[in-house]
Amino acid sequence: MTTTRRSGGEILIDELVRHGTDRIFGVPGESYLAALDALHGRNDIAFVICRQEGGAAMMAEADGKLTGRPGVCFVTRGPGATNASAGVHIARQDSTPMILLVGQIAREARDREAFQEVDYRQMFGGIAKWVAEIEDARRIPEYLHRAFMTATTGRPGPVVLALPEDMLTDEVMTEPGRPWQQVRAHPDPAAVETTMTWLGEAERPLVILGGGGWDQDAVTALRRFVEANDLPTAVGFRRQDYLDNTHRCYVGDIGIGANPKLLERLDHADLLLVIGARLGEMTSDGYTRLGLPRPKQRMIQVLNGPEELGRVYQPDLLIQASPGPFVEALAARGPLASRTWALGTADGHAAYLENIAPLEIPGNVQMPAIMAELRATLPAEAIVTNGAGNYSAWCNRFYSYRAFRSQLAPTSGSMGYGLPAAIAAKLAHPDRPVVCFAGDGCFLMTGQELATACQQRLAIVSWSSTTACTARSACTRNASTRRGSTARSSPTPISPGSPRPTVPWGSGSSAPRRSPRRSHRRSPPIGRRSSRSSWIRRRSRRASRSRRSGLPPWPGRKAESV
Ligand SMILES: Cc1ncc(C[n+]2csc(CCOP(=O)(O)OP(=O)(O)O)c2C)c(N)n1
Ligand SMILES: [Mg+2]
Repeated sequence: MTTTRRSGGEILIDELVRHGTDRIFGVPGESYLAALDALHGRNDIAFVICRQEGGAAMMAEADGKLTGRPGVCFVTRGPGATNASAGVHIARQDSTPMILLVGQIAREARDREAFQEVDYRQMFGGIAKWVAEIEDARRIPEYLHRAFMTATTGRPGPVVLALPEDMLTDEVMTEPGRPWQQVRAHPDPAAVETTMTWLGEAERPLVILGGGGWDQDAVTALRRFVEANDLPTAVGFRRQDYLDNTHRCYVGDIGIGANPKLLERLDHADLLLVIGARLGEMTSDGYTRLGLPRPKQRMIQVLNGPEELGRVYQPDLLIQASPGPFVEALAARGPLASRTWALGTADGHAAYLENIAPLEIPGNVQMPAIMAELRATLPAEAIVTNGAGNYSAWCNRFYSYRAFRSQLAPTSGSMGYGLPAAIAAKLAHPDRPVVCFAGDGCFLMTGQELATACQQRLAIVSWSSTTACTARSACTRNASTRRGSTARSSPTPISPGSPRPTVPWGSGSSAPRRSPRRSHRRSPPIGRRSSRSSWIRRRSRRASRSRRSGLPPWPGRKAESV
């Protein structure tokens, strides 16, 4: 037993450091002052002060996605926790390891609906993997160890720990815990054997990747395996960085606006080897593409935790394994004797390339061409982030993700994710370029975190688009509108043979810059005379200011640099 007495706050921070946490994202609050005091003067752990808990939790989620270690977020009770729930939900749907620490009311005031009191077990019960409240400061090491193990094993996900403020100020003696361990589930060798046998029997196999729990070693082994066997490989919704999109085996992503040729391939496959993907609503075209519950095709589904095995689909073979050990076992088997599908794989990659070729859209801002320019100029390790909105179709469809974790995009479809994710990315990888895409709506959901980016002195490029109408019309043309307005099939080129449009901006481009001087509101408001004439005065003042300065008169039409 250690003889020094420490406060609950000090024990908590010591344990976080022991588990490898070097950065906490949060908004300070009086309910956890003892923990903030314990951070004071330490240089082995940083506290990134955010502006709103939703953004803080999204940063922690993105940090967890990037590092494979639980991202940690600290917020105050009640309003802080309710704001943070936005990030907890993303971690849930994206299977990301994350820990949310919540300052809680004092133990003696519980159940009176004290100031900002919330029962976190109830509130987060449906979206977190585990929710607990620490009653006794001596048990902090036990709870933290369990939190790290729960967040990372099986299907990764979020854990919420509530910390009563008087527990954090208690001074106690306790033993330190052990750091968490990465535990991976290894596949049954007989299941690996069956996988290889069924692949050998197949004529039109398709590999589908998705889910959480992947790391660099796993994607390297996966690449070796699909390369050796010329296997056509698709990815689930917003899991586009699991295989280099320029690789000859990459055939595209199955998500919103999937390439119809890829969907056709999916429909006609005679074996689906699904590694990690739950095949949720987005990756299954609203649960319509595969037979439910029994898939039409022969299917092998590999999932890293018992929670998901057989939950929705009843495939021919279910395997419980982490993606890494499973693909390593397959890669170790070497190439199959017969690979009759190899030519089809080349066709699949060609169809993918055809689908990302720039097409002309109405209006001056040619997003497909801009994305093509970005593909050509950004290095493979650049990190591209986005949230939700029609605008995200541009970077999801037309950008090529070439390196693992070069994409940070919520499979939960949460608006507001792009900017906080970009901040977390730049903090984790200061040497990698980070580009955030956001619609005007998306950007404003967490736009206050721009102040966090400035405070942390981060160089992030944020492209905020006000081209909703353009995006919607081009992306939803010919799209199935079976479920509301969400586009599920691919945008159709307006004039497929048209020449590549001029790129409005881009490094080293010799193309003339197009004038961005074009208002989205071209006619004065109808209504009272005075407001109409003042609108006209404002507009002409802005236009002449713009002529003098050379800057666009209307905010949001161009990339904004932070
Ligand atoms: C947090 C959250 N709130 C609401 C939605 C529903 N939603 C999806 S896209 C969207 C509008 C997005 O607007 P914007 O970012 O400007 O993109 P645009 O569609 O205009 O390109 C809304 C409200 C959501 N996905 N997430
Ligand atoms: Mg918009």
